[in-house]
This record gives sequence, C-alpha cells and structure tokens, in this order.
Amino acid sequence: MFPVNPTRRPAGRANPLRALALMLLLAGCSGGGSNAPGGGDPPPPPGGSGGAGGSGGDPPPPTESPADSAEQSPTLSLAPSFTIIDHPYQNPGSDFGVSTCILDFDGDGHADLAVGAEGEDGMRGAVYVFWGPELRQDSFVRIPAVAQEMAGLFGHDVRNGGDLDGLPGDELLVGAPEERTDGLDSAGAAYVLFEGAAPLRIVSCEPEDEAWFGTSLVAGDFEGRGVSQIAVGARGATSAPGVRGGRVELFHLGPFGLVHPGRVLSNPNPSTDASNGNFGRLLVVEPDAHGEPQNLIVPALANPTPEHGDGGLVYVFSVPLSSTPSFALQSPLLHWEAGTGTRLGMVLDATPHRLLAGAPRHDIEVAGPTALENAGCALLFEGPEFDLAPPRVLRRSDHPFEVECTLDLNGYGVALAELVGSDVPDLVMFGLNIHSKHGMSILVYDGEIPSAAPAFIQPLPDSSGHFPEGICHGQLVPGGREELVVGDARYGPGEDRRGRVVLFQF
Ligand SMILES: [Ca+2]
Ligand SMILES: [Ca+2]
Ligand SMILES: [Ca+2]
Repeated sequence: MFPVNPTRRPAGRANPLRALALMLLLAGCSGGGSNAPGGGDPPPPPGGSGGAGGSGGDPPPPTESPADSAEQSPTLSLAPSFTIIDHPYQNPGSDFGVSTCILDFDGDGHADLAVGAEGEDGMRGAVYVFWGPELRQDSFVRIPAVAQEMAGLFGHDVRNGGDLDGLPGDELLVGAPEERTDGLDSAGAAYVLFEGAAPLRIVSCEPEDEAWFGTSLVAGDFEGRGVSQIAVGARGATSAPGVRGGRVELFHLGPFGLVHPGRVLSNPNPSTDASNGNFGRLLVVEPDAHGEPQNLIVPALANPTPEHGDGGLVYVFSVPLSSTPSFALQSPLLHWEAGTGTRLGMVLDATPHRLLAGAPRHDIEVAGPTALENAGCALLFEGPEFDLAPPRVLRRSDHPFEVECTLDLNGYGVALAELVGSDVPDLVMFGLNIHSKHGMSILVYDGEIPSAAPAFIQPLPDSSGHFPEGICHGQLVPGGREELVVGDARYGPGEDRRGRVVLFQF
C-alpha cells in the first residue's frame, strides 16, 4: 500500500483559477443557502472559515473579507490522509473497486478488505481480498469467477456475510448478476466464499432471464430465529404476473453445505414502467444498538409516489420479516423533470434510527421559475420509523463556499461513518459535479450536529468522473477512527476502468 499525500495549497492562499470558476458559476447557479421546500433544514450560516483555508486546502472565493472570516469559523475542517490500493495487475476494463467490503476473511482477528472487479477477465469478474492489518498492495488473494461463462459480473457486489459456517472467519458474499442459470441469460447467481473451502453457489428458486439475481446481497438474522439469513436482490425479477418490478429472496445455510430457500419479498407496488422499479437493486440493514438487524431496507428507485409516476420509494421491512413492508419512505421534495425520477435510494447507509439516502437525480428548487435539474442531494431520515421530522436535505450549498448546478449528481454516494467529533457516526455525501468547474466533492457533516456546515474534501485530482462507486467504511486499520473506503472503478488513463481503491483516514 502506498501512502499518498495529495497536493494541498497552503492555508489561506487563494487559487485564482478556482476563485474565477466559482464566480462564473455563481452567476449561473443557485446561491448557497437557499433551501429546498419541505426540507426542514435551516439555511447554512453565511460566511465561513476563510482564514482557516476551509478544509482539504480549498481557499474561499475572494469576496470574503479577512475580517469576516476571522470572526466566523463554523465550517468543519478536515484533512484526511489518503492511501491507494491499485489494481494489482493494472488491467484496463477490470472495474476494480466497483464494490468493497470489510471483513475478517481468514479469521485471524484482523480486518481484511474485499474488492470486486466485475469487469475483469472478459467480464467474468473476480474478487480480491487484501490482508489486514498491513493491507499491502502485494499481500492479497485473487478469487476468480467460479462460473467460466462470459460476462457473469462476478464481484458486482461484495458483502461481509458474518460467520455463516461456525468456523473462524467471516464469509464473503459475492453477486454475479449476469451469470447464466439454467441456460437463461442474466438470470444471475450469488456465492458464499469461505477462506480455504469451496464456494457455495446460490440461484433463484425461480430463475428468469434478465432477473439479475445477485445484484445485491446482505446477511443477518432477519427472521429473529438465531439463524443468519442471506438476502439476495434480483432487480429485474417478476414481482407479480407479467410485472418485472424486482424481488428479494432469502436463504440460509444448513448442514453439509445445503442452501435452504426462505421468504421472498416482491416489489409491493411497481410502476407501470416496471422495468424501472429496480426493487432489490440495493439491500441495506439498519442495525439495532447491539448490531443486530432491526430493519431490512429495500429501495425501489422508480416506484410511483402519490405525486410522481417514478418518484422512487424506500421500503422498510421490520425484523422479524413479514412479506409486506412496515412502511415506505419517499422524498418530501417535488421534482420537475418528468420521466427520470430522483433515483432515491440508489445509495443508502443506516445506523440505529438513522438512514441516509442519496438521490443524485433529484432536481433542486431555487429562486426563480426553473429547478436545477439533477443537481442531486441526500436525505437524512431519523427516528424509530425514520419519521421524527421531515428528512433533512443535504445539499452541496450547505457548505458556505459551495453552490450546486444542474447535473451535479450530489448524493451519488453516501456513508454514515465515524470520522470526526464524538462517536456518533458522521454523514458523508459524495457529488460528481460533472458540470461544475469547481470539481467533485466529498462533504462530511458532524453526525452530532448535522445542521452545521460540512467539511469539504476533494477527491484525488486524477479520480475518474464517477469516483465514488464501491463505498464502505469500518475499522480497517487498527486504532483511530473508521476508514472511509472509496472504490473508483472507472479510474485509469482515459478512464479505462482498471480501477483503484482509495482509503481516507481521518
Ligand atoms: Ca483477517
Ligand atoms: Ca466462518
Ligand atoms: Ca462523529
């Protein structure tokens, strides 16, 4: 592993190019601090920590007077260090980093890092596990796709399954959503990988072509019976006769490596354009205070809401599961652009009684007749049923020196990770900012004071345009705070998708 010290400008030293770009953008974009309707979020304080140089080395625009800056410094300032894990073989097209997770695969007590590379080997895919605690670039195991047919996308998702076999080590769950099953294209498969034992293949009880079974995976005691279940999402599976709204199937492991099917969750209310529902494209667990699952969270990115044909819903299935969701969450905001949806829940993270949902295609209302299309945001739902108040809207303009523009795609990635302040997990929102000359963004909000202005961190300058793909976090390097792991699967010269993984250490 190779520590990298990103170039940082000295604190307080203005960057004329950046300042000029900001001024130009201010003319054409929303002003920072305007608030979206229904968000319940106070405008961020004016001014900021100009004298402190912001965070990540970003200077303020020259409109800030030094006196103002000296008086007001509410902005969180963070300067994480970076560590890069490159693709060991540097093969273009590998999509190394499309998925990541932390687990103790070999059971030695040290956390290891699993990285999916779904594009490798002619899109058969592969998974790498880098061994902790050193996490050296040259200390890993490569696990090739189990099925040797083309384009299975083995490694599309990787998840820590916990201990499923009673032997030391966490099992690694791997999705291969485009694998052929029973001769059906893209029926998909899921795998349980054991360190030092043969993998176990799981397929749908009702395989269908283009079901993409294995799009997502998660494990936990979802039935409350003291037995871990493996939930597998199939975003294109039949949810009702003739409707491909998506499905989630549950399994558990029995003796002798047998896989037992369990409950099936179907998209409760797909849109008429059912192929767009994508129920089960992502699976997230809300843990309780002891780390046991209390809710299984299943977004349906384009399910209809009362206001919109494709507004998107996030379904919450309480543990022990039943076949119907306990409730569903939607964005409180209107969005203007018909036919595209908000992509609510394209990315999610949860801690007890908190759910952070990215909505990168969300249009954002600003003063004037038109909205900022696809500016994007993230929504923080809080409370036992995530309904304590209207969800807090996280926007790039929460930072006093930032604005949002059309097609920023803020909320392309999110995380609830313990990075700053007290041990309350903090809020992280990633933005692509494709059309913003001021660049890609990582905003970090103190989880204890989410209304305070966030820290602004720039990703590495040579990151790809879609840098936050395989996001995970945890105690990866011994001691200190959690590491924030960002898989940049499209990274490479000319974005050739060899991919890499960047560890942010706070
Ligand atoms: Ca280990
Ligand atoms: Ca085990
Ligand atoms: Ca914290």
